[in-house]
Amino acid sequence: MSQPINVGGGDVAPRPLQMGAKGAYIVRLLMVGDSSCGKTSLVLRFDQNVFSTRFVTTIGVDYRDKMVKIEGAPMRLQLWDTAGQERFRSLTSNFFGRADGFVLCYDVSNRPSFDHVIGWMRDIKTRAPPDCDIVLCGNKSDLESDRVVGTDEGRNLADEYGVQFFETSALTGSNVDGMFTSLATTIKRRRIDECEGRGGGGTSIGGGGGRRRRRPWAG
Ligand SMILES: Nc1nc2c(ncn2[C@@H]2O[C@H](COP(=O)(O)OP(=O)(O)OP(=O)(O)O)[C@@H](O)[C@H]2O)c(=O)[nH]1
Ligand SMILES: [Mg+2]
Repeated sequence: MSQPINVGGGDVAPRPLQMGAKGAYIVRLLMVGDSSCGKTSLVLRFDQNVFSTRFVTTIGVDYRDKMVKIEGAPMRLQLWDTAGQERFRSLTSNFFGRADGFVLCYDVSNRPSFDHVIGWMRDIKTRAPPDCDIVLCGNKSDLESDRVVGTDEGRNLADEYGVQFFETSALTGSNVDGMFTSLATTIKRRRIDECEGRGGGGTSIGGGGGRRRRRPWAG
């Protein structure tokens, strides 16, 4: 098994989140993982609460954004849905450098997609900012009779990497909101709350001048 890698922030001081023009924090989330594990389906379930059994492979990178409120903080989740196919790998990894978080997906009914998590983690470690947060996501949990990757295997691997773990089903919707919300909450606490605690101002524009800034959403 691989060495644990420090991709969850570790001892690097987190950067404050960027504040967008409309008073919401901008959070860039990347969907990564092998082709057909369900990245696009997870985004569509989360954003529009829909699901289709038809497989339309993603070409390059698709984009959607979704406004959420996390513990009172308005956040614009920018969902970058990357193509899992190998031929797009060099293109999609160009997007890693500006990510705040990753949803690293595999398919619980597809062993190779789980084996490849190590390679995806290596790419993230190499190209993504050290303060990004990661969720390991075993999708298609509804396919119980086709399951070849146990829940414990997924959880153990996530523990090794020190990242969060969820099993989801884009088909039933199970855990989908919970997974995205949990990732956004972790990012919010580290990149807003902790930064304010350090006097960082909680936003990368305007500056805090070392003083605690008023939270724009707190009235
Ligand atoms: N049973 C089941 N099928 C799913 C689930 N999520 C996705 N699928 C199906 O799996 C296939 C692939 O889903 P996509 O979301 O397109 O996969 P992807 O990871 O975006 O694939 P690429 O764009 O090629 O990287 C589709 O036929 C989906 O209907 C799930 O939770 N359960
Ligand atoms: Mg896709």
